Amino acid sequence: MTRFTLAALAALLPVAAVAHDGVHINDAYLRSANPKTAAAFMELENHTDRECRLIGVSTDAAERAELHTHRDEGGVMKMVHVTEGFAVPAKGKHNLERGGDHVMMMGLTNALTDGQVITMAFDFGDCGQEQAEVTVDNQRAPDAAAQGGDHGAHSH
Ligand SMILES: [Cu+2]
Repeated sequence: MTRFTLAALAALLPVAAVAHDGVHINDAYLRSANPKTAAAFMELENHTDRECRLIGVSTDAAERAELHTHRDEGGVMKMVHVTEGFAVPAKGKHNLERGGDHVMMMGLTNALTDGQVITMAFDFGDCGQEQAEVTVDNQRAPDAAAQGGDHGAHSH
């Protein structure tokens, strides 16, 4: 579809174009250090005027996907399973990033290689469901803000 056609469609459907007001998933990417596991990072952007919470993720690309974070336990960074979900403040953002919160995929259906794109479904409870296409990008440099080291060093 050409750019012109898209623009024309948007002009015809202005309401549809701006009606989406749930939680946006921005700049999502995956890293996979081994054939069994991968970790997903992204920015969650809450367009609603109440707190939303990511409570679950599912994908056909793995047996299961869990919400994980890193916690400092006596000077050692440990990866822990977060059962209460990740809160995204009203009209605010929450980053999933290396050394911090992330989505862990375990039991990959197939080993993932750079450039591959998988679909992930995100459950925000009352705030609705979202889908995102997530690209495998093992070359991506960590964000300057993330200080906790590289997730790939972890073993599961
Ligand atoms: Cu993890």
